[in-house]
This record gives sequence, C-alpha cells and structure tokens, in this order.
Amino acid sequence: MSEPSVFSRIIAREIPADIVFEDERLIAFRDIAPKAPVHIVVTPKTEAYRDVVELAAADPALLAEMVAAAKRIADEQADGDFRLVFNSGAGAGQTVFHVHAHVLAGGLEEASLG
Ligand code: DGP
Repeated sequence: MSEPSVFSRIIAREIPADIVFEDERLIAFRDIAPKAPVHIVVTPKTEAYRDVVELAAADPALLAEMVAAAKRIADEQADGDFRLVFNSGAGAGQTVFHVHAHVLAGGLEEASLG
C-alpha cells in the first residue's frame, strides 16, 4: 500500500485545512498557495483516480458532482463566475496524484486565457 495522499490526510483531519464544503463523496478547501482571490481545491474522498482522465472514464457522475460543487463555491465565495483547472500529469504541473479541481474565482478578468 502506498502512503495516503496529502488530500486523504486532510480528509482524515490529520492535516488542518480551511474546509469550505464537504459531503459524502467530496471535500473542498482553500489552496495553501492561492493563485487567485478565491482558490479552492475540490477533490473526491476516494483516492482511486490519479487525474481527471481516469475519473471521467470510471465515474463521470462524480466528475459532474465536482463541477456542480465548483459552481456552488463560486456562487458563495465570488460572483458565480469561475475557472476550473485540472492539471493532468507532472508536465502540466500536477503535484498531487489524487484527482482534484482548482476553482479560481474573483477578479480574473485580467488573467483571461482567451
Ligand atoms: P496540483 O499542482 O494541480 O497537483 O495542485 C495541488 C495543489 O494542492 C497545490 O495548488 C497546492 C495544494 N496543496 C498541497 N498541499 C496542501 C496542503 O497541505 N493544504 C492545502 N490547503 N493545499 C495543499
């Protein structure tokens, strides 16, 4: 068995985090190194999926729950608009191989990707 991921340790309350949402299948907490005024990590409680590609193939309903949670968080913490980022692979900057979404919100107009 490999070590639990840092996110599993947050779920187990072994590492403190500023948790903003939790239900049976998901947890969401403030990123330790925020890249936007609102920067929340949304992650499944299961550590079964490394990245969004594995999650989408295995449990698309859980992926849809993550998107719905992101929208609720953006409604509560900002004006409802948000950017959803899934880093997939080390070459894309993924450092925690327990699938998660970055919800970025609040004053992103200056950092538009388009
Ligand atoms: P990624 O690079 O996509 O794998 O994103 C991992 C994110 O997780 C990164 O933005 C920082 C965040 N993170 C890592 N360790 C902790 C932690 O212990 N607490 C919190 N709140 N966030 C963490």
